[in-house]
Amino acid sequence: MRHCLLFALAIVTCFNAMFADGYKNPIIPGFHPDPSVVAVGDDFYLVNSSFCYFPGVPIYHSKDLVNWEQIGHVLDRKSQLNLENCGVWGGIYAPTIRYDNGRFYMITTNVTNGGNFLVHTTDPAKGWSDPVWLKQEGIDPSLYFEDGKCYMVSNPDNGIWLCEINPLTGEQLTESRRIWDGTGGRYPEAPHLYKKDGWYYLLIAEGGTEMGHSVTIARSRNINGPYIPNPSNPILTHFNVTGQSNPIQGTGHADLVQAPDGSWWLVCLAFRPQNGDHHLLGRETYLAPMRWDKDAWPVVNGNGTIALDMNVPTLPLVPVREKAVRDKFDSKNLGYEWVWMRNPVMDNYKYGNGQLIMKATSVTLDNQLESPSMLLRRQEHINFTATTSVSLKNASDGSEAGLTVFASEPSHYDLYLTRTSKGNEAIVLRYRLNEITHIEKTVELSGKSNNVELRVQGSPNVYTFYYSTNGGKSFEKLADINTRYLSTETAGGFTGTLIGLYATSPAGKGEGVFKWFDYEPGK
Ligand code: 6LW
Repeated sequence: MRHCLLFALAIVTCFNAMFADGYKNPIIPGFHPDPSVVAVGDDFYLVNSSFCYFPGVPIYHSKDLVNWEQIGHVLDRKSQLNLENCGVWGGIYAPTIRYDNGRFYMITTNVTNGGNFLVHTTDPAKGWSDPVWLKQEGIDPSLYFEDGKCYMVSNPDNGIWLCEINPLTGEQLTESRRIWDGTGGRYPEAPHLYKKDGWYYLLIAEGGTEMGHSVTIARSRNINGPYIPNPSNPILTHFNVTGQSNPIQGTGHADLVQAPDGSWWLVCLAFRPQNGDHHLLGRETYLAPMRWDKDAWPVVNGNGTIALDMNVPTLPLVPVREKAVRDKFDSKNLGYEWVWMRNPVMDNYKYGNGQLIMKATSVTLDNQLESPSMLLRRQEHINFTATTSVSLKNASDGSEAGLTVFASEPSHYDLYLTRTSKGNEAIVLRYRLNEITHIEKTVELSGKSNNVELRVQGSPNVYTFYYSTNGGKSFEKLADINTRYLSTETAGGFTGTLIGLYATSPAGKGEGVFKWFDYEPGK
């Protein structure tokens, strides 16, 4: 009897693992646009675009397509990633990751410096090559490998163009050939080629990356075309009546992957409007199941829309480590969540001994050309609390160090500790919105503080700013500031909001010393 029970329990457990029900979208929240995914055995790897931030192209690993852990960045040195003069509309656009014959390839565009290139490695966590530059223009390049040949697609001149390349030298082996224009939506882009049942399928995005975004598909028996569009295009969009009330909008820019159990899945980008059709977290990565019968067109999640709560069978779920709330800056290597704006001046940063020391330079957060002393992490949750403990060392008048909610150079909210002209210190809350720079609150401190704690709390409609001068025993509220001015709809940019630690000084004097940084997701 006991044996029977154990046997039944084992079967139930096994069954649950195989058909675990449901997951939540987005699978990678916050600024993680333009996802591309590849399966190698039972491992999945996913990359995202990164624009002006360094290191570039975060790479994630998963066993189940639902739980993802960052394993590094593909572009982690200046020889791969020149971000000179790069802003939030520039730099690294959509990447594609592919695998062929023991080698991983990531192809992308540096729209500010150099155009299309690919890098490759045998270990996706490290060791990616220097750029192999490519001739065919257009953004969103992708690769397709077949029988020892490597094909590249991208979108010059509002069309999808194909050529054959040598991926190790970059040499273009055939003339570029226009193979599809899409179904007439604006910005045909994000092309990917797949082969199934003897058909070449060409997946693209149309409609632009805003509300009209959609995913369409065409197929041909010959890689060069002609490509016949799916009569049921688009296969994914929230632009229609079926998606109009969906809390997820802008679904598009997709990539497909087949899991080892034969199931097909789609990853795409989308965003979550808050505060009246404003989105702040940038475009995020979403997952949807796909039905793809033999010789048939693929169908995404039944009706071509996706949901926050996906009540569908998944692969057996393999959770990943949760990120610690507190970063004590006690490791020689910063966590993968941290990025810089443009190529950082590494002499301006010291970390590893339980604090982060940033040289206060005269490069302000508003500077559109140089790299300020600023370390940022993505805002990954609509509700969150970020807190830091900061002090100023060797400061001169106007030196400041603190916390910023950063959308772009002309759009950020800053809470900082500063040296006043009287030689005292003050806590200041400022917002900077294009032509407007406004000091919302100033709290003069008597003498020099030792450490103050600065806090920002995110919510759908406001960021709320707090400080503490008693070691975090109690926090005083400074103000609520409307979130919408940092939204993509208002501030622009391809990147969404990041939370930054920074230090500046008009005379280039002093340092900001940060003892720790907490980022706590809220509900
Ligand atoms: C990307 C293009 C797009 O290259 O926006 O939404 C561009 N899709 O495919 C920048 O992310």
